[in-house]
Amino acid sequence: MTTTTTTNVTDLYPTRGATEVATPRQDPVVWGSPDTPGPVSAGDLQALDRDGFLAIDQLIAPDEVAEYQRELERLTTDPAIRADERSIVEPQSKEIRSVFEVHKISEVFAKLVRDERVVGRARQILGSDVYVHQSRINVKPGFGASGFYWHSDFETWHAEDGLPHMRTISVSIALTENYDTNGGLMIMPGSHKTFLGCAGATPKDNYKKSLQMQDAGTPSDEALTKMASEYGIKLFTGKAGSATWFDCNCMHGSGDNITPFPRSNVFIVFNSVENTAVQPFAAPIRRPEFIGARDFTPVR
Ligand SMILES: O=C(O)CCC(=O)C(=O)O
Ligand SMILES: [Fe+2]
Repeated sequence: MTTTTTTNVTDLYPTRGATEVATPRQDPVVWGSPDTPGPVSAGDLQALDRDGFLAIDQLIAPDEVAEYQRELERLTTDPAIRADERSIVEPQSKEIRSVFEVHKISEVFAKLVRDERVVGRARQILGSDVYVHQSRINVKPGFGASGFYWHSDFETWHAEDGLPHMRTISVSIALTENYDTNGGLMIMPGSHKTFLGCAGATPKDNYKKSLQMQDAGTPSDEALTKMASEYGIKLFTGKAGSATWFDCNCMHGSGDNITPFPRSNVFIVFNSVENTAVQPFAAPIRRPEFIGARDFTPVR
């Protein structure tokens, strides 16, 4: 494997070069010791290591979910939030698509991040204190919200935000029911064990376009066909309050939502404090802090 060096940090995962290149994963999936007690069972840690994800039927109880739903409604209807640069609108309908940094915009979501059921699992999996690299609500309103094309989050976080290692985990918590029809999350189980470096240089200010529709960092049809044939595709459904934990290098995406039923989930990305961001590995400039944090204060 060829490696290059950015600010004295070895690039373990080359990407955005002339060609697509697969690199075996160089990092553990579960960093915590299996004997360290925590909310995740040893069996679930093993499954996470194997599959790259962990689904939880009810992370948040129904009576608690109501509070988060009210806050979601408040955020997505507040004109000040809509005008904020942290809100991304759908290219067609101009409805709110995502709101970033919800844990800073909203005390209600800040509380969710600090909740031991949430941060406790992240600490246990990553084997250290953790901070929030990114948080967002993906609203996916009904009647035509667009999906998220296949990608590995880590590919972007490494290339554009400068995360050196795969020591990052996301949780997607359903705030509305995720049916098999309204654009739920899909993951290729086992895909997290290989890093797919994508072809093509990163344009300056790539993030502005990629938040509406990803282009740089997109796998080829050939690679996706091979991976989907090998790994299959799993769709995640569940009631409001259910959650999916997934490794940063899972190949994942979701379809459009043409049903009348919104699919609104909050995503929280925890990174280890021992894996803080350096300079981007494959982009001319780093993305704004509301997308890739530079404040590494641990969640307490
Ligand atoms: O909302 C979804 O279905 C997927 C979102 C996603 O992959 C992302 O925000 O990186
Ligand atoms: Fe993603």
